[in-house]
Parts: sequence; C-alpha cells; structure tokens
Amino acid sequence: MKKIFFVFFLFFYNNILHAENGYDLWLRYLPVENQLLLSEYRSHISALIFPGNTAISGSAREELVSGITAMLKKKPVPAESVLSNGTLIAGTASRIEKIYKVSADDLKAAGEEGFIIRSVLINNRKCIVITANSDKGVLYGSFYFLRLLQTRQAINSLKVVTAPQLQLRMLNHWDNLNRTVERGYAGFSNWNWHMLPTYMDKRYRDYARANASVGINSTVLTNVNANATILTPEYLRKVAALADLFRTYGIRVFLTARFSAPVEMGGLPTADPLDPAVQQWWKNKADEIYKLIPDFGGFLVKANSEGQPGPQNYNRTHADGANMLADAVAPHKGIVIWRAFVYSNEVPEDRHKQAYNEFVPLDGKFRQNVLIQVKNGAIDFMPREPFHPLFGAMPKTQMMMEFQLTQEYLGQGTSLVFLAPLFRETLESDTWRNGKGSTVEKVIDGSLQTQTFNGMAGVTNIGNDINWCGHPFAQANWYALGRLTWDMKVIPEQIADEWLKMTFSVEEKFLAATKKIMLESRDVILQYSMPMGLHHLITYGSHYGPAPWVDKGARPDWTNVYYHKADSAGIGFNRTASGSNAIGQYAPEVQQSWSNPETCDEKYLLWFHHISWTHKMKSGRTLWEELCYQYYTGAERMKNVQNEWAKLKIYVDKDRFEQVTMLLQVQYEEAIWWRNSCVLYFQTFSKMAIPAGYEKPDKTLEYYKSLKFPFAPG
Ligand code: GCW
Repeated sequence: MKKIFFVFFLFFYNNILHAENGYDLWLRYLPVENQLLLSEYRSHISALIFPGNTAISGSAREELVSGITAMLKKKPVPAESVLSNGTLIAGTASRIEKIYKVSADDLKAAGEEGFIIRSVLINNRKCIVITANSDKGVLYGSFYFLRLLQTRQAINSLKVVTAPQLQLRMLNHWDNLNRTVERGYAGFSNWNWHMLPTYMDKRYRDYARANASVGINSTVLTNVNANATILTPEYLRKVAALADLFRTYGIRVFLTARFSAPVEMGGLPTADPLDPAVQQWWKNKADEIYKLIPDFGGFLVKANSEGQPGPQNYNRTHADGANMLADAVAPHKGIVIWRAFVYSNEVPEDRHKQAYNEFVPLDGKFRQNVLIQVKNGAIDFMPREPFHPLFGAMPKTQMMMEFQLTQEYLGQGTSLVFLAPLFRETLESDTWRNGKGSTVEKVIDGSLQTQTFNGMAGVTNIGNDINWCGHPFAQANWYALGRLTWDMKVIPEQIADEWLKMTFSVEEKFLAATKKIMLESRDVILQYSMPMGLHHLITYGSHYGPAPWVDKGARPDWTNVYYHKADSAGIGFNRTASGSNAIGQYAPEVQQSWSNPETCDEKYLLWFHHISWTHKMKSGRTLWEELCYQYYTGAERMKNVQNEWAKLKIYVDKDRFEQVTMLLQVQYEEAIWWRNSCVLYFQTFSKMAIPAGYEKPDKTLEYYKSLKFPFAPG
C-alpha cells in the first residue's frame, strides 16, 4: 500500500513540477540547467547589498531575491559591505554612494526612470551594480537584470545605461464595472470591483509585477465607454486600494471620465464645459480623487464618439471639453488623455477623414497637460492600416499612440498573432511632416517638437483567465507593448526571442521555429482575412469571423460594403482625389507614394483604390487571381504553422502544447472559413472562376452567410 502511494505521489509530484498554466507569464524564473552557466552566474551573484526601505525598493528587492534564488537554486547572502567577489549591489545612487560612486554621465543618461547596470571592481572584488536616480529606476533595473538571467545572457562585463523613450507607458482596460470586458477574450475583468477594497486578489500584485518588468507605469482601469459610477466615493475607495498597491510597482492609475457625469451624478442641468458650475463640479471631483490617490494620473476620455456624450452636445469643441478637465486636474499635476477616435453619424464623409477634419483645426488649442490619443490608423485597429493622418498634421499638439493588444480584428481569442510587426510598421512610417524621416515614432516621442508629455497606450487583452490573456501566445503582445514603450526601436525579433525564452524555453531549435511562426503570424492572418488593403470585413457587432456581405447596420460605416465597395467593375475604396480624397490628408510625398495604383504599395492598394478585376498586379496575375492567391496562400500557411508546431512537442509542457495545438486547429478552420467566405462572396461581383489548382470551397456562400454567433465573447 505504502509503495503504491509513493509511486502515485511521485507521478503526481512530477506532473505538478511540469504543469504550466501560464499564470506566471514571462516571470517563471526556471532554474538554470546548463551547469557551466549556473556556476558562472553563482560566482557573480553570491551576496546582495540592497539598501533602501521604500515600498518600491521593497518590491525590487523581493523580486530580485526570489528570482535569483529560483534560477540559481541558491539564495544570495544579504550583506552590508563588499567582502567578496560576486556581490550584487542594488540601490539608488545616493543610497549606495558609500560603496560605489556612480558617474554623473551615467546618471544623466538614466534620467528619472532609467537605470544603470555595470560590472565593476570594488576593493578589488568583482561586483555588479544596479543603480538609478530613483527607486523606480532600480526596480526596472532589477527586472532587466533578472531578464538577463532568464534569457541566459553572459553577465561578466555588463555595461547598461538605459532610459525610457516615453513617459506614459500605459495600458487601457476596456473593463466594465460589471466585470465584462469590451472586446475582451480572456474571461472577465481582472478587477473584482464587488470585493474591493477589502479583498485584494493576488492577481493584482502579479499584474503590477508583470507591468513593471517591462516598464509599464500607467494603467487606465475602466472602459472608455465610461460609467460615471466609478467616480462615486464608494468606487473611488476601491480604486484607491488598487492605486496603493500599484504604486509600490511604480504604476499610476487613471480613470475614464464620463463627460455627462455632472448631470448623471452631480444633479446639474448641464455638462457644458464652459458652464462655471460644471467646471467647479469637476474641480471638486478632482480634489476628492487626489485626496484618496495623491498620484492619480488623470482622465482618459472618449467623447462624442459612438454615442458617448461630449462637449459637442453643447456646441463646444473637443478642445473646450479637454481643457475644462485639464484645468480641474492641473493643480494636482494630472493629465487628460483625449481620444481622437471620433466619427459622426450625421457627416456623410469617408470615416477615414473625420478625426482629421475634427482635430486639425484645434491644433495648438489644447492645454499643456492634454495628450490627444490617436489610434495607429484612421479606421479602427484593422489588421493593416496606413498610419493615421493626424500624426502628420498637428505639429502644435501632443499626440500619443493607441495600439490594440486585444485582437478584436485579428482573430480575437483563437488566433496566434504576434503584433510587434504591426506596431513597428506604424512607428517606422514616415509622415514627412518636417521633411524626410519624420516618422510616427518621432512624432510620438516629441523629437519633432517640444512637448511636456509623451506616451503610448495599448488596449489590453487581459482578463481573469488563469493565463491572463486567453491564448498562450497573446501574452507576447502585452510584453511587446511594454518593450516598445520603453524603446520604440526594439525589433520584433528580439521581443519574440526574449518573450519565448522566458515564457516557453531557451532551446535553440524551439526558438528558431517558434520565432518564425510568431514573426510571420500577422502576415498570415492578413493574407487569409483582409489582404491588399481590404479592411472591416468582420461580422456585425461581435466582429468575429468574416462577413464581407454585411450591407445593413445602424450606420453605413458599420457595414462592410461601405469599405470594400466591390462591384462588377472591381473592388476597393477610392480614397484618391477622384474619390473621397482621404489621401489628401497626408503630406504630398506620402500621397505620391500611394496615389497611383500602378506604383502604390500593393499592401495598401484596395485601401486607397477601386481596382478593376482584370488589373495586372506586380506578380503578373490579375487582381482577381491575386485575391484568390492571397486567400489560398494564407490558409495554406496556417496548415504549415500547425505542422511546424507539431514538431515542437518535446520542448513544450504538455498542457500548453495541447492548448496551442487545439487553438491552431481552430485557427486553421477559421482561415478556411475566411478564405471561402471572401472568395465566394467577391466572386459574385468578379464573375470569374477560382483559378485552376485551388480546391473549390466545399460549402456555399449561403451556408457561410447563415452562420450566427450570438454568444461570441467580447
Ligand atoms: O474598435 C472599436 C470597438 C469598440 C470600441 C471603439 C473605441 C470601446 O469595436 O468596442 O469601444 O472602437 O475604440 O472606442
């Protein structure tokens, strides 16, 4: 009996050891297996000097000690002074001054939030120093150092000095107070409002750790489709509890402000931003918030967009609205982030043009503590969009980037799509605002103009699923956002490499194959869903899956025929001078590269042009043939992804391997679904046969049109 129990125990124990549920994200801190490397690491980290007793330095020390202990299977000995080789010293420059004098140049380069990591000799002993101007810098430096170990880098001659490129490194949660998450595919909201503030879920701290590990320092807890209840005293106490915890990881909390709150909860007859009583209401509200949360970040506002209230309800401008809120938070050093995602029902103008038309006349009219948050493209987080024309058109306005991590239009919760290539593509785009080289990156970080604030936000994909993001690979997009907010130049390959090593495995074979899958994944989904500049072909409402046939909706620009404009002559949205002329919102040099269908980059062809079905493409194929080629190739590539993943079984724990295997099968089926739906539907216009060699869709267009998803998440 005893023996059986023992065998059973062993079996069980083994399974626990190897089970992975994704909860630890990229902070798994697995023991170093390579013995040479392990002893090398141990020789460099045997003792730890870590002065400082603030809450943030406590977070850093705890992380450093637990991470090192887990990876090296040996706890560094706490020390007060350097007595031996292998002493790790972590602390702000002033705290470690007596032990090591940090150079003024280094400190200058590190700035307020950056850090320095150096291999140094102290009393002839080999040491490593992690230091900074602030505790926050030390926290970021500690995570960076842990990442070096997690990714198995050499640490014998470290010379790192780095500072974040952006000030606001931010997540936007579209989380409702009832815990549903708009466009969320990873369960319910991470915020258990009902149980806060007394019950503090362990997840809150782990969320904060994950953010701090990649330098994210701000979070907006609530949906931009805002609910005023969050501003009631009862809810503000809940927010304060989260803010108190997040502060210990260097994170500031923001909330969304419902513009009509003074009416809805304040009992005022109006929310007119020029009304003194309204202004006073917001001032009082701000004072109340800052009493509870002294470092409150400020407000994020979606106004006069998709039914949200705003200043235009009172014939005022976006600037009037933003400035009124900005004045309310200014005495507390608060910020107002005002979204440029606006388009009106009444204006029959191409939706692409509306934000520009609305905002460009307001250039220079916003307060210093207002940032205009602009989505990467002018429509709405499509799998590919040309950069938003506003980035090239508001030289006197601080604009920050809004990317979407949650894959609303990129396969939602079922698809493996790594978004860093999409992010980089936008950041590298040249607006030509101040001549060649005026990239979106430079607009964002303020190197083209002087500005007080800058930032980048990602609409999160986080929920209460055990692994936070639903799809095991979706975590990579959260990670990528953080890395890019720190340094917009990090290339997607490096981001994937780091993330994979920390999240899955450091095996070279695994890395090479999986990196390839990740780096190609966005191209693959583009090909089988919305190739060549096609966009907005999704199901009405849920946005899940293909429905290019949608021609009825609450508003024309919520239909899909509005965007693809397929007819017997061809397909695509003519946005050139002979069409909507959205292209006219870009600099002449940019226009030039896109305005001629013969020379326009084919990835944007149908975004800007209505093209005849028989148009000759660069490949020599006609447009119709090319469309089929793209759809079929995309689906075929998905099959290859499945095959490649299948070969990686030995490198991945059982649970996650099977999870990804199943998800890839779902994604493959979706690829076929996209391909067949789109090819069959567009064929009703082109009236051309699917080229020889491609298997014919096994279902009819009617079948695809009949599919319904009444309970699709998000
Ligand atoms: O992407 C669209 C979404 C809406 C969202 C809106 C926005 C929060 O479909 O769900 O609302 O954009 O960004 O405001």
